[in-house]
Amino acid sequence: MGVWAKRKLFVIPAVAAVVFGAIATGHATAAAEPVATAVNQAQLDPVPPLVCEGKAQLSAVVLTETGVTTIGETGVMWNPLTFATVDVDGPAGAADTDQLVVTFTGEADLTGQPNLLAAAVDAMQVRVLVDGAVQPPGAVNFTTDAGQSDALEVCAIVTGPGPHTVEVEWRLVDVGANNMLTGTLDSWSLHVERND
Ligand SMILES: [Ca+2]
Ligand SMILES: [Ca+2]
Ligand SMILES: [Ca+2]
Repeated sequence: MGVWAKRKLFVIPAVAAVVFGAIATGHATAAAEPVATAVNQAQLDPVPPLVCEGKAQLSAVVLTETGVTTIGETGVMWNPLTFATVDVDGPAGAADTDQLVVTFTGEADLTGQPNLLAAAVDAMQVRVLVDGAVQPPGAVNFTTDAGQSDALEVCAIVTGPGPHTVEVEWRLVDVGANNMLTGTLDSWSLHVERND
């Protein structure tokens, strides 16, 4: 399987969807440098954990990409991760809901950064969208340095028949606009599980 694999399961219209930042899917044009505060693990006040509950599993799809994908700086623009798209159907009943659990993992590498350990640092960010809406927890700093495997999981409740689309986007953030960054992702997997 491979490329642009678009799978059909049964599931989802996105309900919820807290949008963190612009939902920009266009490709890179030179734009302003992303602001350093776009993602920072220490800047939000504590909030209760979100609950996203499902029942029996209805389907599961895992896309695995062993090749290397490279990204350069694209300003504030988010970019679709090539091939990282899965379509699933929704429940037949218009009022029925299903749960989508989405896990994205991959080996991430960021070069050109000074490798500082103190925040805020240059970073590769990743986020997951369902039907075009960014899902909590929103964007995360996926890596700030070289050669590690990282993960992001989101959960969405969807209603009505699909298809519903799960996508992964990424970008590089050059804090201080003082580096020339390049990022790569390889050996990644996108796992979409649909539960009743
Ligand atoms: Ca920088
Ligand atoms: Ca730069
Ligand atoms: Ca259901």
